[in-house]
Amino acid sequence: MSLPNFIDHVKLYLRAGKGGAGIIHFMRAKFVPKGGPDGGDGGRGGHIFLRGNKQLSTLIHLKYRKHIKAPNGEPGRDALKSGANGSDIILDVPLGTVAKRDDNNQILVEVLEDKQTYLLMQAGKGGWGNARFKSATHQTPRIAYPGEAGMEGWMVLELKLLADVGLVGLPNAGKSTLLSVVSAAKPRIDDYSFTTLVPNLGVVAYQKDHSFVMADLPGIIEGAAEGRGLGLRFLRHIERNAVLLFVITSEVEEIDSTYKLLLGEIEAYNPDLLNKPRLLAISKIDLLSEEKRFALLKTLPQGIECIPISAITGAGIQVLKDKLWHYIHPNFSNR
Ligand SMILES: Nc1nc2c(ncn2[C@@H]2O[C@H](COP(=O)(O)OP(=O)(O)OP(=O)(O)O)[C@@H](O)[C@H]2O)c(=O)[nH]1
Ligand SMILES: [Mg+2]
Repeated sequence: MSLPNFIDHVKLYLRAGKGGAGIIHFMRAKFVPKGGPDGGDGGRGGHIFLRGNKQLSTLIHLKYRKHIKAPNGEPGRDALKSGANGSDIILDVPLGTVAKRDDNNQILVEVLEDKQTYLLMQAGKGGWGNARFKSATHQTPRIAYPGEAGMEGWMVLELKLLADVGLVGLPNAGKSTLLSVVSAAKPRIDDYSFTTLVPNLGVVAYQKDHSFVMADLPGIIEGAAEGRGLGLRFLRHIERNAVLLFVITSEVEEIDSTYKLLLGEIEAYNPDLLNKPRLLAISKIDLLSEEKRFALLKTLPQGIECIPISAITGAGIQVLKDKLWHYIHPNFSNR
C-alpha cells in the first residue's frame, strides 16, 4: 500500500452545538382558564465524535475542513415538548490517529481500534423550560434557562503509522527497494537522495498465513532531530514500531560510524526509541567483491545483529524476514 497525498497532521477548529433555550409558556386550552406552565426544555447541541476506521490510511479527507461546527439544539416547545437535539458529527480517522489540544498539547485520545468512538467535543445541554420551575409556592414561573455553550477549540490530529517494522537509514540506503522486494508495495526507487518523501507501508507475507507491516520512511540525515532534511516530521512514525530496522549500504566506508550517526539522531529525537529492539541490514552487498566485503564486515558495530542483504540477488532476504518475525513475536514457534 503506497500512500499518495499522505497527510499525517491536520489542525481543525471544532465547535460542538449549543443547547437550545428552554421556553416560557403556559397551557392554554378551552375551559382551563389558568393552565399551568408547560414550556419545554431545549434540545442538546450536536456532539463531535472521533471514530477509528480501518479503511483509512491518511487524514487527507480532513485537510480542507478547517472549521467543523455541529448544529445547535432546538428551543423547547409548548405542551412540555423538548426541542430536538442537534445532530452529531462523526469524524472518521485512520487507526493510529492521536488527538491533541492545540493550546497545551494534551493528548485526549489515541484511536487504535476500528469503530472505536471517542467524544471529542461535548455539546451544550438544553436549557430548562418553565415547566421545570413549578412548585407549590410558585404556580406561574416566568423563568426559563438558555442553552449551554458546547465545547470548542483548536484540535490537532496526528497520524502515527501502526507498523511492526520501521526502516531507518540515510537517503539512498536501499530502504524502498527492500520494501519493494519483501512486499507488494511499489514505492518509488531512484539513485538520488530523498526519493521517498512520504512514508510507504507494505505488508510482508510470512510463511503460509502470517504477515507483518513494514514502514519505509524518508531518509534521515545528520541534524534530523533539529529539523534538517525531512527528519523530524517523519521520525514520529517510528515511535510505535515494534522493531527498528536500520539499513546501511555497503557503499559506505565504515558501517560503525554510519550506525552511530543514525543512532545519535534517533536518541536526540526521543531516547525512548533506543529501548526498542533493533536490527541492522547491510544492503547492496552484491556491489562488493569478496575481498571488499570481508574488509567492510570488519567495521560492524557491536551490540546489534547485522544481516548482509541484496535486494537484487535476494541474498539474506529470507534470513532477514525470519529475524524480523522473531523480534516482533518473541514467543513464536515454528512447530
Ligand atoms: N546494486 C544494488 N543496488 C540497490 C540495491 N538496493 C537498492 N539499490 C539501488 O540504490 C538506489 C537507492 O535505492 P532506494 O531504495 O531508492 O533508497 P532509499 O533508501 O529508499 O532512498 P531515499 O528514499 O532517498 O531515502 C537505487 O538506485 C536502487 O536501485 C541492491 O540490493 N543492490
Ligand atoms: Mg526511499
